[in-house]
Amino acid sequence: MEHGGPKDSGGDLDLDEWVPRLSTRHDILPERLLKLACQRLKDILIEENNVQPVQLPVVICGDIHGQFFDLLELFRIGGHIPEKNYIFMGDFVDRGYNSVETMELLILLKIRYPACITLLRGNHESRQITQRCGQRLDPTGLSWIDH
Ligand SMILES: [Mn+2]
Repeated sequence: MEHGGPKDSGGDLDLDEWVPRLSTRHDILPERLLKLACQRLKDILIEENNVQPVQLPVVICGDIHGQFFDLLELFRIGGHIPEKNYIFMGDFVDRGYNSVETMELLILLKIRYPACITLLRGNHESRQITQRCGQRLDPTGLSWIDH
């Protein structure tokens, strides 16, 4: 084995498999599937407006900062996507211990239910900040997500 990343058993990115798998078993995506997910996210975000319409009612959330288990608790209390709509105001990563899980779940939800979740970019969603703040706790980075 080259590195300790999650095993890639092949196949396409199955969102209806991975959303519950990440939420309940806390399995992270193999790198190949994460890249597929990021590409699909990029295709969605690039089409969104600077002023983005949002379905009401909506739950507005501040910085998650890698606190994946608090994010799961937030969905448990506030309701699950797509039954509820959410806006996340950025700062998904750094500080907490589970930036990868947090970012992956939000990406998967966005590409599965794009109209139900709005992801704004915080100042931590940049190469410079994640390298400075994230590397210490999260050696996998995610800095490549920036381009
Ligand atoms: Mn912050």
